[in-house]
Amino acid sequence: MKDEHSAASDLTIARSDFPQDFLFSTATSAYQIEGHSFGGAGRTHWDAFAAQPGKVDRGEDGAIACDHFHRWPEDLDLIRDCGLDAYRFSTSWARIMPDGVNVNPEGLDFYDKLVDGMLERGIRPMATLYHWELPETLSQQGGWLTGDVPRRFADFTVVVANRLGDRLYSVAPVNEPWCVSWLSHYAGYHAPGLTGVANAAKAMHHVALAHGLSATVLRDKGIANVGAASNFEYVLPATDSAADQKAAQLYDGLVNRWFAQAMFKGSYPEDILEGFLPHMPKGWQDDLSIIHQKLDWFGVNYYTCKRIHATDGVWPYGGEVSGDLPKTDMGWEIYPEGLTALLKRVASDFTDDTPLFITENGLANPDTPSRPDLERIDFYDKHLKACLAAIETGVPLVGYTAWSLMDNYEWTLGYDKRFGLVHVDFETQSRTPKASYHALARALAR
Ligand code: IFM
Repeated sequence: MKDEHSAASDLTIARSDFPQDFLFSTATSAYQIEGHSFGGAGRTHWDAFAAQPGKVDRGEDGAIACDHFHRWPEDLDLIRDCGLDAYRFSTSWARIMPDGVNVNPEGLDFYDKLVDGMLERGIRPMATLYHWELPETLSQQGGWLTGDVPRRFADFTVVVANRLGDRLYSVAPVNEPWCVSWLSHYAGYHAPGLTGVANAAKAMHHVALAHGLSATVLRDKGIANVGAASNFEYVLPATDSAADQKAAQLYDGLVNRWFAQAMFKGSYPEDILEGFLPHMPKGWQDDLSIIHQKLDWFGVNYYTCKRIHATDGVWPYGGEVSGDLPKTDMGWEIYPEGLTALLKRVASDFTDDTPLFITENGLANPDTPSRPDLERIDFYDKHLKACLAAIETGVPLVGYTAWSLMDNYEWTLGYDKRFGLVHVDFETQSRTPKASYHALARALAR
């Protein structure tokens, strides 16, 4: 592949700076790239959300996306040619079980071919079972507000494990449980667009339970390398005031502590339970032992820091304010130091010796195929150095995943926010590796 920018743009780190078995990977997710209108997939709550006026920029949805459903061999070639060791992909529940219950053989066949395609190219398949596209039928029956969906998700896990489990390098049940629950049921920012603490408390518990039930299935079936992938943000109070500190503490509890503490300690944070208790589903305490499963690895998805200030009104009394650091096209501040600090904290507070994996890290940038994405090279360089700094202090970090392989559907923001190492022209579907792709390939070869 021709590299036109090698002189101008390079990462300063090399593969040889990292421990011998350290894995480098890149990630995507099903609904964001596949083209959900193909292959007999069922309607998802994201299709329904995008169809509601004003919910998603330009009303865009994942019907075509990057047409990865047809172009996957070319996309896997790109991963191989970059020199990456692994590919973190997700299996769409609605593609495999269009109504959430009955199997679509074409959907399973697709992932079967995809996994074999990775293995043929020497790429380790890292599967995530749920990256947000809930079958619409289940959403209409109450979705994550109900205890039924975690149990249906366990059934889905059985189907995937039976078909793909012998060839997966690793499996994580749910990507970013905080986004699935809080962002989607308190903030209304993601599908299904619900709001309020009463909804959020139920979703925060049922998503945790789905993780636990699914991990149990994977363990029972002897699937190797079972883990999880959670959001983490470096949380700062906007000022030193007691009110801002309290609001920041609660925000931290919701994003950084709720799921990690449940998964690794079998309990929920007391400060968050204070707000959630009136709304928790009946019998929630009995589920904690299911949520608390042994994990072989834990994934940290890291993008930014957040500054939280106190707001009047209802629990959890917090809002975000913008800081002064340079920002990505998402408006997110670039704060690599936060990654080092969070890795150390996750290891010391929750995971002890469990291997950690960066399961997502990256930035959106207004890229064109003709302009080198130097901002992305700089971002990756700084964050990979932040990983090295954590490793030097003894954090058992074993891998790093760049989000994302290619530009794709950025949910509520549609196709406008470009996170890819590879540029995608959504009119022609042509792929053009960016300068960052070439820089990463060079670094991995060193
Ligand atoms: O695109 C998303 C991805 O689906 C989940 N993690 C964050 C990414 C960037 O917003």
